[in-house]
Amino acid sequence: MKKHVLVLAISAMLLAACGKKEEPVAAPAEPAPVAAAPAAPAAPAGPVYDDEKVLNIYNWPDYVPEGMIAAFEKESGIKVNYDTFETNEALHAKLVAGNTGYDIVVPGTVFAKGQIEGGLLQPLKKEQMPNLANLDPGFMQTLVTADPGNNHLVPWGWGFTTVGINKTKVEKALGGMAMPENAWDLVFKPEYTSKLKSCGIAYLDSPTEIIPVALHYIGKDAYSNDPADYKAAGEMLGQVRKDVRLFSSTMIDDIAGGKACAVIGWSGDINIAAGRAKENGSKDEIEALLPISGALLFADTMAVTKDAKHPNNAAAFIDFFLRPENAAAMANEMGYPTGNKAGLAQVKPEIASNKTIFVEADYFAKMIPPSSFTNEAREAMANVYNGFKKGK
Ligand code: N2P
Repeated sequence: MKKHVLVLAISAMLLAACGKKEEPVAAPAEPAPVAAAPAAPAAPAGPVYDDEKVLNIYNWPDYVPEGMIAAFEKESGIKVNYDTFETNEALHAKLVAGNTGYDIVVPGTVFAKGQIEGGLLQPLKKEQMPNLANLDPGFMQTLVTADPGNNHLVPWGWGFTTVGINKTKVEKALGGMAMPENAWDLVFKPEYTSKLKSCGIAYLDSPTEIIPVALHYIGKDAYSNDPADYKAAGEMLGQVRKDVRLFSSTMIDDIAGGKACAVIGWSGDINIAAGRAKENGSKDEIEALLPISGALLFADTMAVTKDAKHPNNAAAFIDFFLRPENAAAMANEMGYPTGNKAGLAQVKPEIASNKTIFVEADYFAKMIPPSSFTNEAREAMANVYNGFKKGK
């Protein structure tokens, strides 16, 4: 039931966004004004900073528009140390071990739920974030299953794990064989993978990205807790293991540069690869696909660690990120929408009309909505995944 409500809420938001694209979404002639702080009762006059003007951020790779961090540093005088992690599992292990040294981390909600429950993240200093008012209330509602009351998480970007292809290379490798009706066949069905291995198949390198889509492909609940389901997913994956060339969570250049022609990757990264290939003068057509049986939705969210040394600087950065122009840059430059309503007017028309970035409501309804994993499920997934990777 909850999943259903979630889909409806996100769909409502997307419908609103889709309606918009009927009108040309023009970039404003003037530079966008810095978001005026809507009157929040206890809002301080300006940002509050910690004595030590440092902020330590831990985020996914390839996930921040160029110049955004430098712009914050310049305006605030805060030195940002920006590190990256490649999987939710890696971030989670750090948070559980404690003393991360990071102030802001960006977990997917599928992991953030347990991190909030486990006390690994602290409540937001909402009174220091007037720009929270820019967020779409419908989108925020979708986060409450992970974060009741929206007290810990602020959206960074959302997208979906899906099949990406270099269409030109895939068609060639298939040698006259028609494209499958379900795009997941390209990466999961031996009939196709045995052909596509010649131009390169790449998978994201994470149990909680691959096992859920594998489960869904074989008709099981993507967030199943049943060990028998994991076993079945492992068996299906075992049949295509020899055809998978790469395991990587940073595959943009592999796709753009021709090392991989069919991938299980993230929607925005595949769109970035498409743009990069063009910039490099390639004529190949690279596409994020919308598989008929659905793709795996994710929402990544900023949160402040329980022992953050710079919680005020963290609040200042979160509020900065929530300005409309930064939200628009995430969609325009990175291919990931952020759930920021105020930023939509600055999204470029070609991005607003890209159905693999701003997904239409009818496809959205087919997506696998985010849920969460129990510790046991995560462990079982990791076992199956590691066995698969090792070719066992
Ligand atoms: C990485 C962006 C997507 C992260 N480039 C997926 N959670």
